[in-house]
Amino acid sequence: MRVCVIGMGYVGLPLAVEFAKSGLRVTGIDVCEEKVQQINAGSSYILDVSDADLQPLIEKGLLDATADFSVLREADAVCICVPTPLTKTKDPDISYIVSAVSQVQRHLHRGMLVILESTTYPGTTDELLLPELEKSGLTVGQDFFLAFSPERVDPGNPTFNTRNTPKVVGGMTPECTRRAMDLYQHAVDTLVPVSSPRVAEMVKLLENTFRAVNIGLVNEMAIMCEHLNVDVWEVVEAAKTKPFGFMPFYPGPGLGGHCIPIDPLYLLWKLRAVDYTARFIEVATAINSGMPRHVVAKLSEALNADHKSVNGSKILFLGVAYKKNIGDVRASPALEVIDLVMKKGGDIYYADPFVPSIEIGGRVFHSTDVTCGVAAFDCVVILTPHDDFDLPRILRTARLVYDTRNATAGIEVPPTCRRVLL
Ligand code: SAJ
Repeated sequence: MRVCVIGMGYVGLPLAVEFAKSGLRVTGIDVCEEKVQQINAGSSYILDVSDADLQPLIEKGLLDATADFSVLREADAVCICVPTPLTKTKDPDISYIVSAVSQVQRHLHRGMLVILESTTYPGTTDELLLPELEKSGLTVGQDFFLAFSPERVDPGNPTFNTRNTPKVVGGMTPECTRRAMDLYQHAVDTLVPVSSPRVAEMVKLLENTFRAVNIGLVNEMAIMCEHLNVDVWEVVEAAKTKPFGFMPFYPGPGLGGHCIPIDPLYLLWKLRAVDYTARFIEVATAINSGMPRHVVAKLSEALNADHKSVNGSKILFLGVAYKKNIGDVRASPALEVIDLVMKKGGDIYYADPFVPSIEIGGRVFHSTDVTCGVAAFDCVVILTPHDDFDLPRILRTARLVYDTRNATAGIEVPPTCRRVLL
């Protein structure tokens, strides 16, 4: 079986590698020539794919990459794994899907299986892909086969990977589902067939909306606990001893990443088109996107207690990636916190071993070396607690630490340091 994977990112490249490892002939397609060259040179730029994974597959001729979509003519199957970001007005941007599907349509042939993996609103496959592909004159379920199968890649997850994460598959027809399952059984141990692409699209949105709403809930719990003078961290730690019917989430400076802040808004947008308001998503989005301002307000209060203002204070931010132990800053709330503090006149410094530099408000900042201690700063704000940080040393040398992640829990706070929690 000859397989093509469109989009050589954190979803497409690991999937292509798993297919090739199983003995299938795989071609990765990407519009970025540099990515194509790196793959063909056996050099991985994706966290979960090592060069040792890649090189033997390239050498055996099982995997290669190209920017030329005409290879689709020889493909028995194609998986579309392109980005689905938001526009500046927070609406779905499916331009990458549209572009990929038009290329597939140009080279669509009898017997071809087309699968969309990119996270999108329910109805994308049957309302957008199907009519586009049927322009070829071919009929779905007979001449070509079409399905949706959501990606469940969690970059850097040491336990779950492409092969051992169950995969939901929803075809336009039972034969479409069967053929999609026949393909995926080469790369994934557990397959979960569902009755349609729309169900499969909605499964993914439930998964990630579940996280966004629960993170919104626990962020509001943090604000409620502040009004009630209760330690939210102690509350969550005690609540999670409940062995059933509860799952801990933790407050923080906001919602970052390329999935959780975005996917629920695809659902919200689609429901507006059918005159329904997804209130949980609206409320969670409002709370989560309000957390950076909440952090800055508490920072102002903490400095104020030292008779200082944000304006003119030297402030060190620890960790700017959107979650710990990775270097991805996409939609990281840390960037918004820093932007707000900069606008208030704060003298900004940051330290993040995974992020050498960031640009905020037209200014470029470089990661500060904190091994010599942090005594020079009016406040140290912990936003993303990478394991690399020596937090006991930070507490020993800081005057004021604002810990938005409760990362210093259990660490002795010397009398020379005042610690404030989210
Ligand atoms: N966050 C909190 N409190 C929490 C959990 C997360 O504030 O209790 C914040 C994080 O700091 C981050 C954002 O939310 O800024 C998203 O965090 P995340 O843990 O959901 O991490 P992601 O965005 O990498 O989510 C991915 C998702 N994987 C896929 O979409 C395939 C998600 O479904 C996974 O559950 C998640 O990884 C995971 O569990 O690590």
